[in-house]
Amino acid sequence: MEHSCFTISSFGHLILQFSIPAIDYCYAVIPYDQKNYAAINPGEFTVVGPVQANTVPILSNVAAAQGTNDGLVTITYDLSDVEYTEMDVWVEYWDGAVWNSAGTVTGAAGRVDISSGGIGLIATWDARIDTAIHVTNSRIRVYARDAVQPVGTNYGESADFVLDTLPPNAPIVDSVTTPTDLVNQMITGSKDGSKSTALLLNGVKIISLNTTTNWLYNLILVEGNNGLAFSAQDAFGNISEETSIRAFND
Ligand SMILES: [Ca+2]
Repeated sequence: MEHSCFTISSFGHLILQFSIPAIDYCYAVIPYDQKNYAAINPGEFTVVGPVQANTVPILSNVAAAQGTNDGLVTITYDLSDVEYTEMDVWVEYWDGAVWNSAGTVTGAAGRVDISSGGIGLIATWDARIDTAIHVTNSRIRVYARDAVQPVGTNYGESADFVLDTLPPNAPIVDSVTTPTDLVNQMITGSKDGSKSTALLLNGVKIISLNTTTNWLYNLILVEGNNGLAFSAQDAFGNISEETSIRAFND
């Protein structure tokens, strides 16, 4: 409770200025006559206000994009707040139907200090941990609230971006001749045509990204037993289950 004494030597306006933390306060000005210690009719005084309440932080310029090969979504945003510099930040993603919590976000997430300006903050979401989907209209929402005196949340939302954490189907490998005394063997098969995929043999890319379903490959066998594991990989680095065959060269 603050008490202040002022001497009023003449009639007129008296302006009281308070310096208080900018959080929600109820306040009242009750003037007293000090000689008689009697409250003066408060109705004779006008309280000008209200006190500026704590405001929710502002998020802007939210952008998100998934990188190739690692499934990581890079999120950039600006964050400002009138009163404080300590913010709690979290992220949600749109899966094409509903909003979901993005669980594994590093960088500018969790407790975020914006005392240096809060411009161009970068967070990284490891999307593959949370979901295996392929949508062309995913979006990111970055939420924030005051960490010290939370008074509500606010968010900023990105534009649509392609989110693809869905592995392609395992490739189909047509029959292989085994055993064989031929070192070279042309083998054929098919792969997931729902999106652009490359073909890997024992982890090595043998056919580059394309949307063609059928593939053929000139297999070179080593002498003896050949373990051949084929898999498909899409443009975002998602890798299918393996289709494994064996060929014996004698
Ligand atoms: Ca605030």
